[in-house]
Order: sequence, then structure tokens, then C-alpha cells
Amino acid sequence: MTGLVRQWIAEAKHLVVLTGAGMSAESGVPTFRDAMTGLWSQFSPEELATEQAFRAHPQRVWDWYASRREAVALVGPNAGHIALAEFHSRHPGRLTLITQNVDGLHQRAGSAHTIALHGALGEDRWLDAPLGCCTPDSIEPGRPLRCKVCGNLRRPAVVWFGEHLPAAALEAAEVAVQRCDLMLVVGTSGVVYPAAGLVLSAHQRGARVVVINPEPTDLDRVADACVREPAAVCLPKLLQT
Ligand code: BJW
Repeated sequence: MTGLVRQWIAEAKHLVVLTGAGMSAESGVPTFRDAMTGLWSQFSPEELATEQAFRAHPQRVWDWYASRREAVALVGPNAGHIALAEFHSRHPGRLTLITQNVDGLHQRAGSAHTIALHGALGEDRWLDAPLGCCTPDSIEPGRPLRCKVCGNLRRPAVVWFGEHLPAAALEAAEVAVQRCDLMLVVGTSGVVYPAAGLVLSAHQRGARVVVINPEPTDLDRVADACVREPAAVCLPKLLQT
């Protein structure tokens, strides 16, 4: 199977890679939905990854993100992240990398042009539209940080359920999907939209779709091939060209 996929990669004029949490699993970053170790094996998404949850329990949600930031700072990109970055520099213009991950590991591996659909764990922004008083100088310490004048809170700069994805990122991803002839879908359960919809679009347009995941996913039904291997094992083999 990997021989065939390697041939497809060699033939592809434009390759899109969409990654999810499984991409970083071998770096030691937990996925969301894995039953035993996933971030949501203990809490439901609604308790932590929505604006309503943050407004109701700002300290709890802030602390959860702070602990994830600290954990990600202690780990590094794995062989899969590095294989993607090296392929990109060997084949300029042939690969568009789109990630749902907020951990910054693709960027740290050298994939500077990664399209980040769900924001960045390492950044924060104002919760409510900033007033004139909300400046970098007005931020006072706390959990969460807040404006010492008006009390506006800082929140993680990630995309929660019910929020729009960054328009420029989504548009760039859609443009890349329109022109791709091969899409690799790596380490995502494929249940979150509009990211999963990008795979359906690629398939509908006639692009080949390859799912790389040790477990079955919702997107297998549109895949031309499923490679049941971990990302950090599989990608270095596939991307040798
Ligand atoms: C390995 C491995 C190894 C393990 N190697 N693999 C259409 C239909 C139905 C619902 C909707 C729809 N369109 C929109 C919605 C609503 C909603 C949605 O999708 N809901 C579904 C869950 C039902 N979407 C939204 O709300 C989005 N916004 C939106 O649509 O705005 C438009 C709008 C707004 C307002 C009104 C109307 C319209 C926003 C979605 C934001 C998602 N945010 C999160 C949290 C980010 C912040 C944070 O990190 O805390 O993003 S949720 C979470 O899921 C995170 C992830 O990026 C995302 C995807 O998860 P992922 O990456 O797939 O991880 P897992 O854990 O699910 O899977 C890991 C996989 O790895 C598994 O398959 C393993 O087997 C595998 N794996 N080890 C390779 N070594």
C-alpha cells in the first residue's frame, strides 16, 4: 500500500496535507477524542472548548489551556513533522500544509507557511471587542489575564465550537483544495467541520485522498487508500522523494 501511495505522491502536481491531533501524538501531545488518553476523556468539549464555558468558568478554562501550553513547550516536532517540512523545502510550491492543530509543532519543524485553521495555543487575544483602554500595557497578571482598566479578559487565540475559523486561513485552505490532485489526511478523526469538509471537497473534485491513521475514521469512506500506521512512522517513508 505505501508503495502505491509513494507513486501517487511522486506523480502529484499539487499535494495538500491536512493534519489533526494524531500528527502530534508521537511527540507526546494528547489527542482530543482517544478514549483512554484523549484530552476529552475526562471533560466534555462543551465544558472547556466553547466561549460559553470560558465566560462561565474563566479560571478553569484558562488553567486548562495554560497546562497544555506548558506541556507543549516541553516536547518537540516528531519525524512526521520534520518529513513534511523537508518535503516542502525540496519541492517548493508543490505542498500546502493545513493543520487543525494549535500546538505550533509544524511551524517549529520548519513549515513556516502552515495554514492553521484552529488558531494558536501559544497566543491570546481579547475576549470582548477591545476598548481604547485595552492595550498591551493595560494587561494585568491573573488567571485569566485582564485589562486593569475595564476588566476585559484575555482568552486563548484558538477556535472554539460555534466560532468562525479565521477567514484568511479557511480561504487559503479552500483554494489549495481546489487545485490539489492528491490529499493526505493525517491523524484526524474527521468529525469536526469545516476542516473535514475540505476532504469531501477534494474527493468530489476528483483528487485522490489518502487517510493515514492507525484507526478507522469518518473520512475513510472517501479515501482511495487508508494507511493504518502512525504518522511519525509513515510520513518519513512516504515523503522520501
Ligand atoms: C493517530 C496517531 C498517530 C492517534 N498517527 N494518527 C457540519 C456538520 C455538523 C456540525 C458542524 C458542521 N459544520 C460546523 C459544525 C459545528 C462544529 C462541528 O464540527 N461539530 C462537530 C463536532 C459535530 N464546528 C464548529 O463549530 C466550527 N466552527 C464553525 O463551523 O463555524 C461556522 C459557524 C459559526 C457560528 C454559527 C454558524 C456557523 C469550529 C470548530 C472548532 C474546533 N475546535 C477544536 C478546539 C481547538 C482549541 C483547543 O485545542 O482546545 O479543535 S475541537 C478539536 O477537534 C480541535 C481539533 O483541531 C479538532 C479536530 O480534532 P482531531 O484533530 O481530529 O483530533 P481527534 O482527537 O478527534 O482525533 C485524533 C485522531 O488521531 C484519531 O483518529 C486517532 O486514531 C488518530 N491518531 N495517534 C496518526 N500516532
